[in-house]
Amino acid sequence: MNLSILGIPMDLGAGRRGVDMGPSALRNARLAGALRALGHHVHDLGDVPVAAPETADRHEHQGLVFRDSILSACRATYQQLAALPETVFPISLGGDHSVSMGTVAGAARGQRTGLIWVDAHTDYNTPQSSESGNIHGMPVAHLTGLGDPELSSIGGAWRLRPEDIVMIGIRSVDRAERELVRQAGIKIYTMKDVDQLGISRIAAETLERLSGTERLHVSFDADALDPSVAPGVGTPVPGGLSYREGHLLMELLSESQRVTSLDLVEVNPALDTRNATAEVMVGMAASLLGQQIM
Ligand code: DIR
Ligand code: MN
Ligand code: MN
Ligand code: MN
Repeated sequence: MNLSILGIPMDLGAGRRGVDMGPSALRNARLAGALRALGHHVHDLGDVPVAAPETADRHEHQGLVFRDSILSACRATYQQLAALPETVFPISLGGDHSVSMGTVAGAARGQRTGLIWVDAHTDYNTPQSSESGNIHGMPVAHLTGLGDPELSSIGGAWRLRPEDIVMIGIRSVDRAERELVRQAGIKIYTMKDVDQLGISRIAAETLERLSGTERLHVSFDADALDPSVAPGVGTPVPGGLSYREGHLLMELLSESQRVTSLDLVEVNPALDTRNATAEVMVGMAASLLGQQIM
C-alpha cells in the first residue's frame, strides 16, 4: 500500500503541555521503517504548521480554549489529506485529539466513513457540555455537526453519521457528555464490555456494524491502553486495554482489509518513560497494517 504520514504537532487542545512532541516521538520510534518492513511504500509529508501556546491567542471563544489556532491547524490538516489520491492510506500523528476534526474529515474524501474511536474517553463534549473547555474532549461531537459551527464544518458539508461511529476502550465520560452520546446513538464498548465480551467479538461486531460505509478510519488515542503499557499520556485512566488487547484489535481490523486511514494521537513524550508509549503505538500501527506473528 501507499502510506502517507502527516504530523500535526498540536497541544492547544489538551490540558497539559508536551503532546505537540508526539509526531517526533513516533518518527523516532521508527514508524516509517516498521511500515516499510511490511512491504509498504511510505511517504512522509512532514508537519502541518501549528501555533505555539506561548504566542497563540488563548481567547476563549465561547468557552473553547485556543479555538482559532486549532481551527486553522485542523483546516490545514483537512486540506492536505483531502488532496491525497483516494488510494493513499493516510497516517496522521498527533498531537492532542483535537487534530481528528481535520484528519477524519480529510481522510473521508467526501465519502461515507465509519469511525472506530479507540480511547478511554468518548470525546463527545460540546462547548456547552465541556467541563474543561479543552477541545481534545470535543472532536467527535464536532465531526457529527454539533458544537461550534466553524469547527463542525472543517470538511465543508461532509458529516460523520453517529450510526457510523464505534468507540472501544471507554472508561471516562463526563456527566453531560454521557447524555449526548446516548442521544446520538453511538455504539460504545466500555472496558466492562471488553472484559465481558472480549476484543475478538467486539472487532467482529464493529466490522459488521460498519459494513455499509465506503471508508473506515481508526483513531487511536494512546490513553485507550492501560497506563502501565502507555504511560506517556496527559489524561491516564486506570483499567485500560492490555498490550495484547490493543494488538488483537488491530490484527483483526487488519484482516478485514477494510481500514483506509489511521490516527495515532495523544502520545506525550514529556510524560513518557524512554519513549515507550511511542514505541507501543508504532507496534499498534504495524499490526493494523499487516504485521503478523507467524
Ligand atoms: C475530558 C477529558 N472529558 C474533557 N477528555 C480527554 O476535558 O473533555 N482526555 N479527551 O484525553
Ligand atoms: Mn481522545
Ligand atoms: Mn483519551
Ligand atoms: Mn489528553
